[in-house]
Amino acid sequence: MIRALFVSAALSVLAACTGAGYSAGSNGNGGMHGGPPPVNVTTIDVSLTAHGTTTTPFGSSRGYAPPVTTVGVGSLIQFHNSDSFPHTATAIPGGLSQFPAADPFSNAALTQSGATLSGGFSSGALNPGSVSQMITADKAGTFLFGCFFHYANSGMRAAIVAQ
Ligand SMILES: [Cu+2]
Repeated sequence: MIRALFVSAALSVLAACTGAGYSAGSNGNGGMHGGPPPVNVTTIDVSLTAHGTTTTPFGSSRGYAPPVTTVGVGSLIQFHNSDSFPHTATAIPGGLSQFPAADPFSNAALTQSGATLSGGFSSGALNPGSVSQMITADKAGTFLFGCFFHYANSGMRAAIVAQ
């Protein structure tokens, strides 16, 4: 229930930003006439079925699109499972520059946690069609992540570059 409310609020923010872009000033607080600046939200698609193996500067990636997502510091990221079975998007600890060969996750990955890239995060087990919490790109850097269920056996992993 809490997550559903949170997603609903986030979508409202998205709708408000879109509205401001197409009809500046219609509510007296849109466009370039004041109010807080819009926050960009980047959605990373999660599907082992749809997104095959590809090479990145950090090693072989699979299961997320894009395989390397570049975002601005201060923007938001969320994960959407478009597959027909569960996945996670879980930060790989250790500040590594290459995907480790061995599964880096504990069972904690199955519980949703974290709201910033630098603090570590996990979407928890994302069922088909569901979206994760919003994660703030709070610091510049490279942040590797992967799926608890499919890391070692299927190479399900990808990267976010915040700059
Ligand atoms: Cu998976």
